[in-house]
Amino acid sequence: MKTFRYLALLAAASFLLLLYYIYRVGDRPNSSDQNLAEHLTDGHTTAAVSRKSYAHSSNGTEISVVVVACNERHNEALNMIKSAIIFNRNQSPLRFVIIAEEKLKLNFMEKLNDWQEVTDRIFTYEIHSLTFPRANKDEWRKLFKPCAAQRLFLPSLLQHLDAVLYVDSDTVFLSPVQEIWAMFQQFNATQFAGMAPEHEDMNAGWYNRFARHPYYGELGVNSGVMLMNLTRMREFRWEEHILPIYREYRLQLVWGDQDILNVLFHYNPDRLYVFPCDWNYRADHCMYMSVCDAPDGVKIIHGNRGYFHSRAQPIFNLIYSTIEEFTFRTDVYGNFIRTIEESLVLPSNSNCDKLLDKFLQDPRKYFKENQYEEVP
Ligand SMILES: [Mn+2]
Repeated sequence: MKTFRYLALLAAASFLLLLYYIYRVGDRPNSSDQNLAEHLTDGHTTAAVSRKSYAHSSNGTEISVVVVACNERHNEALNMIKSAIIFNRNQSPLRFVIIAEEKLKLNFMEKLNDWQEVTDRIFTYEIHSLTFPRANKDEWRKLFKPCAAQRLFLPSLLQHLDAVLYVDSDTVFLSPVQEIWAMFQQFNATQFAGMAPEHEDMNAGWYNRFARHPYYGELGVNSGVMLMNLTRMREFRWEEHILPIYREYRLQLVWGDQDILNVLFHYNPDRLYVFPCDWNYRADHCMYMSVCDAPDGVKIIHGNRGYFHSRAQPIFNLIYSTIEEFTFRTDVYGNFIRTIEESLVLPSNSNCDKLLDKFLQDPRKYFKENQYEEVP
């Protein structure tokens, strides 16, 4: 009898120990190192999803920002992410979806894990391998350069997401991502994508003067910033429209995937919501004369054709490098706005530089002197 009681006690103790263990393991914090190890063992599978969760009172639905990064584009992509975090002044929960070459993954993880620590986990991220649809996989691979084509396949790659904001790696936010995200609400029942016009002026437009294929509207659209309702795109069977367009027009395509998008929306104009140039502001908008009103200031800059890295329009390079040098949890007024004001050499020969006030309009409105952006 004594033995029985002893065994019962032992069983009860083991049970409690087991409960305790389950509780502890289930509740263990995800340290950076551990997270890194999880990412690393993931190897070649598509997703290496960060399991970190932010402990914030939620400010609305999570906003997903997608970027594709190959080779030297990796630093640009990180800078884009950094700008989105800096100007996320209303603390919307952000999810960055990065599609990258294998060799770049570790670097992304290290940087983003660091940033999560210093921004109180206001964002999550996931890193995917470059992936093509299984059907016609070989044909896709042969037809396009992998990185250029990737964004055309987001509807099938990102099955777990309803909608995303795709941005080129050569973009920089000067406003909260939430503002452009809110435009999804303005889509009508048929629209599934949002883009800005390629140009504003018939005399300087590219498509209306040079294109040898159909394109959207009078001046075409630019694909550097694109709202995508992936659910609706899947319903439309998006990818089944892409290959025939490529086959028919491939000898006429100059700007790759952007031309394909232009052909597609030429034939399906009711699917596209066109937003103003403020949200995809390029040097084309200011280098000869100012052709983009941006009444509330420039919201997203697109440094296409290398403008972030050249001195041709100094303000593009200056904004890019100021964000690069910015330290999280420091004063946006002092370390971004004032740095730019003081570094820009005026008067300048660059027409874009003359629009300094347009570029700083949105940040100036919300980040005042001595107002530290402390994350609670
Ligand atoms: Mn671009």
